[in-house]
Amino acid sequence: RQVASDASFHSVSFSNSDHPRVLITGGLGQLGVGLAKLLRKRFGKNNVILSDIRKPADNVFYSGPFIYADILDYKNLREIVVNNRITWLFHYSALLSAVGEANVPLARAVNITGLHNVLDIAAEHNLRLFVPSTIGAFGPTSPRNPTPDLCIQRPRTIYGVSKVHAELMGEYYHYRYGLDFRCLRYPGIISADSQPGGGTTDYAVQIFHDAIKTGKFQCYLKPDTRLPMMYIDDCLKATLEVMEAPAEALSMRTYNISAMSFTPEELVQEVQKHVPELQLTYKVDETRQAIADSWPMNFDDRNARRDWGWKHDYDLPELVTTMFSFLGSDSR
Ligand code: AKB
Repeated sequence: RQVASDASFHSVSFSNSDHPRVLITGGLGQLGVGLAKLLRKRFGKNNVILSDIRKPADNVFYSGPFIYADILDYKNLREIVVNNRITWLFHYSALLSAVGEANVPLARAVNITGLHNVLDIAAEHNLRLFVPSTIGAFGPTSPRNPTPDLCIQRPRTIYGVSKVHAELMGEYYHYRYGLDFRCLRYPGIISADSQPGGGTTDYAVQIFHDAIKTGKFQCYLKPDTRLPMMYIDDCLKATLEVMEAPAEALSMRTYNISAMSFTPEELVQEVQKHVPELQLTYKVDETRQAIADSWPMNFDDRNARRDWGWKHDYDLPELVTTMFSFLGSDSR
């Protein structure tokens, strides 16, 4: 690429490639660090900036660029985008379903006002913008088995309402201003080296840690509560794929993605193949049970499979084996 000679003092930033310059907001949640690792492999370490308002652990700090970014501070965010010549933004800051119900004003600020800042900055600076949505964007009046991309969306959580808002606003900015908005509706995501925070599907991560540490697990959902779930590697792969898909391949801007769907009972059965002595009790948390009962049981992701070739790698047995090999159940 041609480098203007009067810009030679910028030689570090005018690097030689056409790789995107990436910013990840809310980067210290369940998904950001894994996404940064994947993107850095693809685009180079220094082209991917992880950001959050929290202090990163040493290993995260030293594995690539990290910056303080508060999505509620418009000027701070704009400065980061401008100074770092950001071209792609992954907007992961959000309060999840259960924690959102516990603090609605904060969820509204982060999930809605924060999104408005991100949308305006993305539109103003011509960014490609990824915003994750969720099975939580559906509600009790949506078809639950299966749930298609386009159907009634009347969620009853502030998290769900804010995610439907994000889908609609992103698509509106796309059609109105040409913003390159891309959005996937994630199932519950299961990961070994990062923890979810305050979701309804978190039990499906916690069970692995408890099985290894104590051999006991108390589940806050009823044994037959079926929800769509996905291993983190599949989720991150889908995210990169939809961002790299040529615009003409995308017949929509918000897609369901799916891999598997299980109940606590079915997960326990699979976990007990690895930890047969696991003892299980159920103590239902009414808030999270009501949320789960209003969410999809199975996700229809045929549009993603058709348009940009989405294909999951992990089913339930594969997921459980992978989690235990990561968490080192054999070394107990
Ligand atoms: C939650 O449980 O709130 C999240 C989600 C499914 O969006 N994991």
